[in-house]
Amino acid sequence: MRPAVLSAVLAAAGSVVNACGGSHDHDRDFSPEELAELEKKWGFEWGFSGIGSFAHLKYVKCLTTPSELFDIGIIGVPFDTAVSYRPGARFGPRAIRQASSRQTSFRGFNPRANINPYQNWAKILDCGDVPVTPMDNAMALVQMTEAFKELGSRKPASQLLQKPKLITLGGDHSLALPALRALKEIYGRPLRVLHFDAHLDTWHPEKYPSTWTSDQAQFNHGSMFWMASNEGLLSNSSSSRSVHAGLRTRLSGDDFSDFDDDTAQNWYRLTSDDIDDLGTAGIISAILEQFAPREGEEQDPIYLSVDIDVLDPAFAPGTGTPEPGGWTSRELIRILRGIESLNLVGADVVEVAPAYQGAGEETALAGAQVVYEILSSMVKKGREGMGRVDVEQGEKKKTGKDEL
Ligand SMILES: [Mn+2]
Repeated sequence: MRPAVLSAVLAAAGSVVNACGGSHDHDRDFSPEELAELEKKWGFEWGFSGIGSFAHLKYVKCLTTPSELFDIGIIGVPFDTAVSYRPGARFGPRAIRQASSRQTSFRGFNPRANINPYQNWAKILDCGDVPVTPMDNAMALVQMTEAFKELGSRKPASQLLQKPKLITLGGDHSLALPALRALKEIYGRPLRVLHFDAHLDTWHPEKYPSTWTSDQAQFNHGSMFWMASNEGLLSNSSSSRSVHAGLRTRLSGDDFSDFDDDTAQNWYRLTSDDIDDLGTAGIISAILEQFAPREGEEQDPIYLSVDIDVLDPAFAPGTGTPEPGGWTSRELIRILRGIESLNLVGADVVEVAPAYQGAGEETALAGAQVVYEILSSMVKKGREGMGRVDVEQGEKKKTGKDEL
């Protein structure tokens, strides 16, 4: 091809590109007005569109992007090699994100909570997943602990918080141990736990009968709170207990010794059946009574851990250890709304194992809804501090007393 012809062809190709892309010169910077116009035209995502971050939130791989500050981070922990029955919760984070598709900032107002957590003070990001090894649980525990420390120690985007808050998408329940290890270091004190679950998860590892015991086997999804107690990660005492809600597990042997062990670790137990006698309102007040601040003291910081198997298998069959006789999704949502005043410093939604759920995604939908309710509570609680921050503006250090 002669040079003159070639340049004519290239010029024609260029005009085609221009025709497709409008008259923009892509070498120049776009003005804020132009960017706003593009956002106005194309920034919206339907529930079924987009690449699948939680609730269409901005996706940032926070672990490798420390410059992007956030107030609340949704972090996936696709780890499931510490389970005792069905594996599969490694696919939980993806399933929960997928099931959160109809949550958008556009239609995110929570009428139960009177707040849209996606259109308020908090910068909420989908922080992606922690790349946890499925081949070495000892290393996985190190990785999870380091990841939680890394993210939880970051500077929050807003002055309303001292530290950013994480909501973890599990993963099996063992991830609560590294979460508590990290939180103890970040806040410099042990925490109390509000634990929704069919199971105790305070089991001594020897309650899993085997001649072939090992130290490594202690780290599993039924013993992580026993480990947490042993490591001093919980501030439980006989006058300030952590709380289980929704219990209905079978117990070891032929007596109540599992409950005795649990009581010795200073846990308070609300069973699944209690809701028949107390109603959701009674469950809520029983939880709030346990966490009520003592005279003249601040409210304790609490880690909220929600095993999706607290729900009946009718509502959440896609889970690692299903137990008939659980709560409905509506009851759990009602209870979560009722405890919105608690001082949550972190939370998880665990044991969503989508391989065992129906085609309608009911288990992951319930998981995504639980995350939404927790987000609503965290944003609402944080909003209480707004007046305080206004007063303290200009001061170098804020007290942040409502948070710790
Ligand atoms: Mn459980």
